[in-house]
This record gives sequence, C-alpha cells and structure tokens, in this order.
Amino acid sequence: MTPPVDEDREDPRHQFRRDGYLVRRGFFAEEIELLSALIDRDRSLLLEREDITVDSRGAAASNLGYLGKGDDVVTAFAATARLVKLVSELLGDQVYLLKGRLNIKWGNDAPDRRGGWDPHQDRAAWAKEGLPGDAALTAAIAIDDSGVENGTLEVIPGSHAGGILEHTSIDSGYGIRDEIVRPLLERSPRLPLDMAAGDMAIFSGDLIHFSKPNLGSRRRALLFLTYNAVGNSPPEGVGPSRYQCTGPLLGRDDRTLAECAREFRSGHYTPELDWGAIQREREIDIAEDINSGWTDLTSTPG
Ligand SMILES: O=C(O)CCC(=O)C(=O)O
Repeated sequence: MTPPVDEDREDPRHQFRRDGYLVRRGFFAEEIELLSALIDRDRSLLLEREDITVDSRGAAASNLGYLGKGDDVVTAFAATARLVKLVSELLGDQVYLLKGRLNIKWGNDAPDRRGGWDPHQDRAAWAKEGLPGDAALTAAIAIDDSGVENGTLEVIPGSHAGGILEHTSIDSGYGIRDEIVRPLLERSPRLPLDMAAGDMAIFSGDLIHFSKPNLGSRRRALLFLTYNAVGNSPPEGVGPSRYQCTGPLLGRDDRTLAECAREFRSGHYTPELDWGAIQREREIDIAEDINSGWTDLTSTPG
C-alpha cells in the first residue's frame, strides 16, 4: 500500500508541478488579524470603491485590485521573506509582484456581494495582457475561515497540465464553458479548499479554479498575491506598465509582520490600506485600457 503523502515533507516543487497547487496550513499566525481588522475598519470604503466581479448566475462579489508598493500592511504580507522564498523556489527565479487583489464575499454584511467566480485559468487573462510565459503563480491567503458554505476557493487538481483553454462570456460571467470543464472533472473531481484564517494556497496560473457563492452568514475574504518570475517580465512597452519588472522583490524579515501584529494587539498600530496608491493604480489601468474580461474598471470616487 502506498503510504499517505506527508504534505509538509514532500518537496513543494514536486507537489506544485504535479498538482498545480499546494496548501500551507497556518502559514500566517496571529498576523492574519491585521488583514481582518483592515477590512472591518475600511468596510464602507471597500464597498464604495471596490471592483465588482459578476458570475454566470448574475451574482456579484467584491474585489479590490491593489499592488501595494509601500509601507502598508498588504505589501508587508506580500514581501514576507518566507513567502518570497517559497514562491521563488517554485518558480526557480527571483520574483516580483504582478497583482494584488482582495476578494471579498461579504455574507450578511452585504448580501448582494456574495457571488462566485466561474471556472477559469488566471493565465488566460495574463497572456491576453502580454505576459510571455507561464512562470507566474498566485498565493491565496485566507483572511477568514473558508469552507463550502461561505464559498471557499475550489480547484481541479492537475488541470494546469493542458495549457490555456478557451475562455468566453457565459451569460453575465466569464470563464471556461461547462462542456470543457465537465470531462476534466470526471478525471479529477473538484476540490473545495477548506482553509482556516492564516492558511495559504499557492496555485499555478494554468490551474482551473472557481468558487461558489457565499450562502452562509460569515464573510469570506481572501488576499490574492500574484508573483511573476523576473525572467518572465514582458518586453518593454508590452502589456500593462505595472507588469514590467522594476527589480526583484526583496523579502522582509518575517519578524516585522509579527511585530506589527503585537503592536496592533496592544493598540499601538492600525493597519491601513493605501487608498492613494490604489486610486493611482486604477487610473493608470483605465488610461491603459486594461480589462481582462472579469472586471469592469470604474474610476474610484475621490
Ligand atoms: O475569490 C475567489 O473565490 C476566486 C477568485 C478568483 O478566482 C480570481 O480572482 O481569479
């Protein structure tokens, strides 16, 4: 009999190559409270300024595009040394941040913002936007406990192996049509990733993933951080300007974030979003006419 695979001992590169994803339990400990507090604090601003993703059933979910490049807490998560080290190992190169997104299905807090995402591969959008190769991945960090009832992230293990599939509009949504997805599901059933706050899933840009609406009362928030290999930066002038590598992301001491969490608990630190940076990024995307099919960008009200 084959012994069960010990998730933590198997070489993450093998796992990532074979399955297209891996999960790290408790990757962030008490630090995760910083992101949760951030959403609680800026709830009304988020609801006012977010982008909306609509699924094929017409249900909307919130997502906020954000590429923190400063001293804010999102950047601190993205630059955590042990995370930068892991994604660099998986991609076999130094990395930089390509995208950041806060995906929120609000539950009872905003019942009209609890929709899902249709099955898709992220690289379909990145390639359309000019990213040359497949050396990019996303780390999805669970800010809330996430399970089937509140619309957790779901993957089709191994579905990264077939390259980019056709993506189209599906009613009000966008993604891979059912007739393409169904045969893949017969070979490898969908896997809802049960995650506790602080767990992290890392998945290839080619992995088919999706999520169902949040039918529960509790919020489900994920921080999506997309890293690109330095060697996979588009040639100058190709794609969104924010896709250009301006230098490798340098990992920041893991203790910095833990220290912020302690300061937060003792009332000496308040995690904040850099709304100015968010607005500037969005204006650049609008000026460059960036729209990958899922999200209509609208200007952020002042
Ligand atoms: O947040 C989710 O449930 C899925 C989001 C997603 O697939 C995406 O942003 O590409």
